[in-house]
Amino acid sequence: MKFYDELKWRGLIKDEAGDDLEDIINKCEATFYWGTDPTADSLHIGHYSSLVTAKRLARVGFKPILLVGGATGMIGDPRPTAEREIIDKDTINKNVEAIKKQVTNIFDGNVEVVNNYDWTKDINILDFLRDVGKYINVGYMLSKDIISRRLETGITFAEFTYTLLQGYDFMHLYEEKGCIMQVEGSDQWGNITTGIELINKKLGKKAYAFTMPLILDSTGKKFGKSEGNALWLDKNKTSSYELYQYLINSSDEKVEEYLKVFTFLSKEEIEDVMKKHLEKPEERLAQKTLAKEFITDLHGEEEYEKALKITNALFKGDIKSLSEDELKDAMNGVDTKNINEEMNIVDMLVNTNILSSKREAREFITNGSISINGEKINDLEMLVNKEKALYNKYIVVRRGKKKYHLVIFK
Ligand code: 383
Repeated sequence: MKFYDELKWRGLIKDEAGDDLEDIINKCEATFYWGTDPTADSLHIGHYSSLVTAKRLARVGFKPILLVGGATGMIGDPRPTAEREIIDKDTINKNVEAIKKQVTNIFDGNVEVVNNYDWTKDINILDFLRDVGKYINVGYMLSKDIISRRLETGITFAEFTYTLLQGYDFMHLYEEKGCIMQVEGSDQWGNITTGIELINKKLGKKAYAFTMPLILDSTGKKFGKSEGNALWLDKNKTSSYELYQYLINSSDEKVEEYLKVFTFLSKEEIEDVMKKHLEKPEERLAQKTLAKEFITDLHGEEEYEKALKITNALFKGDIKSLSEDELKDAMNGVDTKNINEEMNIVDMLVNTNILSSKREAREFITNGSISINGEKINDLEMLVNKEKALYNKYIVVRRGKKKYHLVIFK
């Protein structure tokens, strides 16, 4: 299958620019770029959906440039809803460094990372207006989707100008590095076309681009948010176990799409997985494959094994098999309470608000619904102390089948 057809099959192409884009894509040799603004010290899964496309291009022979927007991050790409808060310069610098490191790792070091601050910081406003501003019509800018949507709620001149900065980047990279194509999520279409327009008008040259559609979950929300919070690519912010839980819970209707977007499995491999999956959907082979491929690509095999081990241990109630680190990952986000002295199990359950009264606590214990560090408790007089805690510190309480609480000895 030709590469363009593969990208189409994976559902990775929404908007396209350049009449012979298909040929350029099939040749697999062009230099292209992908960009991100340093709004946080890590990228999240929303970024990864298009970053992984950039990686896919790199794997077949394209030359990738990853841009971190030290300059554009000072202004902020207009959102459809409202003006962004300005980020202070120290935070921007810190975030730029962290993201540079992160994207370099994701590409195993085989990538050029640039910062648009380097070529934007010294342009003076008169040159900018002559060299960039003169080529772009205000009517053209106003017709861009996000800008036109913001006119009613209000948009400052700074955010209005943002698209010119990104357009200038494309022209700069075109001239300096022979970068002829830009690849982004579809929200970037307006900014990409500004660059193409500039390259056309100012350099008299042709440039290419394509965007990827936004990836949604089965409830129609942006993919990559769990309980409203972003899933980060930094494993210290979102553990592999947490990522595993998110991926393994992908819906049956979405999982094939995710396999195509996020994994490097071939068409044949994905078709094979889906065929087996549909024979016994309850075994969740497609979701398991997704989680395995995704986490192994992003964090490596060891992290995947760890996520799997934690999942199995929690499933079987075999908490004691976990190392202290694994235990911390497993309990990240779980309701956590501290105690500082030895006490009876019933008191502990009430003092930590795990149960609301002694009567309720006794009832749960008698019914066999409470377990401590994986062991079912039936002794109402049991003492909870450091000796019973894992690593002298952690008491993992399970209430019923699924509800976990962590009690820590201080
Ligand atoms: C800045 C200067 C450039 C090229 C790109 C930029 C950043 C761009 C932007 N991108 C998003 C971001 O930073 O705001 N103006 O969060 C996201 N991207 C990528 C992708 C995506 C976009 O980083 O669609 C999702 O991840 O393009 O929303 O010269």
